[in-house]
Amino acid sequence: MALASPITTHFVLGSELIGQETIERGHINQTYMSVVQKDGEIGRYIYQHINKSVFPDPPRMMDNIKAVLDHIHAKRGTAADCLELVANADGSYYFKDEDGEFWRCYRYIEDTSSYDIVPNPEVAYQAALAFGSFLNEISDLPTDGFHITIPDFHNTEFRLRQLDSALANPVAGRLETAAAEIDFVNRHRELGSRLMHVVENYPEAVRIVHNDTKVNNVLFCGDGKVGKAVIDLDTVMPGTILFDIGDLIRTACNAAAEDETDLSKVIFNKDHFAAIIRGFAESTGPSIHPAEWDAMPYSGAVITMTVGIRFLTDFLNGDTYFRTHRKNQNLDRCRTQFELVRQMLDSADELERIVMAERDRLA
Ligand code: ADP
Ligand code: GN1
Ligand code: MG
Repeated sequence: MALASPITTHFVLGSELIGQETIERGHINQTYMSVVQKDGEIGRYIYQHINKSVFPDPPRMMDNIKAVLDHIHAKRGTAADCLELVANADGSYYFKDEDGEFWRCYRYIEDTSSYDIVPNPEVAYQAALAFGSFLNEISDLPTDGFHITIPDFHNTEFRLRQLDSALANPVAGRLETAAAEIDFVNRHRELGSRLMHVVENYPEAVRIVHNDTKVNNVLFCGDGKVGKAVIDLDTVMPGTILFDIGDLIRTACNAAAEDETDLSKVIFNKDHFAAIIRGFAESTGPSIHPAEWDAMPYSGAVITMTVGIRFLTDFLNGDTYFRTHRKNQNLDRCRTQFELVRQMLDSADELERIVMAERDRLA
């Protein structure tokens, strides 16, 4: 794969590359931070090589991102503390290199920090406020102008069908290694319809959502106390807010890393769950549909289950979707997800009480 360096000059015209580092984060795209000099001034930029096997139509994906960013910048009257795309020389927001690979460029947002593991409820609350405020800012965007970049992205029943295809034709030896996880899925297949039923039966609840609200997709201010910018907009598409609440619960309530191999460290933190519900309720409360409140207690379990199914499917398929750095990493990721689901389901009554108390507080 080409390095970002020859790409730099296509976006920041007349610049000279003076430094570059690879950012080892994210399972899909490849990200670089470049330092360039132009007219005596130093600037930092983010360059991303877009994964075409995951996003087959990068120009359409960039249309979605541009629509969201233009909307937010216009409302705020500034692009400060927000993602900001840099245009290519021809005015488009992607560059196609001689190998047919797609690249894009953002201004680097300075003085930030982020969390892979959330240390306390206050950080979970601030992350929920950041995503909730982002959703509020784009709540008036018409959904029909958006491209569906990855169809059925959070459709758990579709993900179960993909798993079934992988089960029918697995990489040799992997079915046996994953026997316990396959059994776990088979015992919880009924979770599959719990969020999609909102999308299918309450079209008025459907709006543009982020769809990848991993906690490290909020850049916090340098001191790590408050959210500064929501990033990683590749999957902005129509959906229910429950997808975003659920994915933040998945990542911000886990005491361990997503690929932790010692499952005794994977502890679902209910105080973080309560903080996330409070953060979304305070920022987006009035726009939450009654059917979304009803399904909210399960949103974390369903999204975590869905992502776990995707990791398991990829493991059985031979690790072709999520980037891996070591053997069995996708299976390890699947195992942490299913351990979290198990704990969430064990606490289902308590999670429901937390959600209902928040709903009553707002009423
Ligand atoms: P992925 O889709 O692979 O997760 P992201 O868009 O989330 O990629 O970017 C990967 C990492 O790069 C982020 O976690 C963040 O640390 C950093 N990053 C991305 N965009 C910016 C930006 N505009 N300013 C500063 N850091 C950024
Ligand atoms: C991927 O790109 P990244 O790492 O933020 C994936 C998400 C998964 C996540 C699991 C486009 O997100 O759906 O929840 O990994 N993104 C895509 O960590 O598939
Ligand atoms: Mg990311």
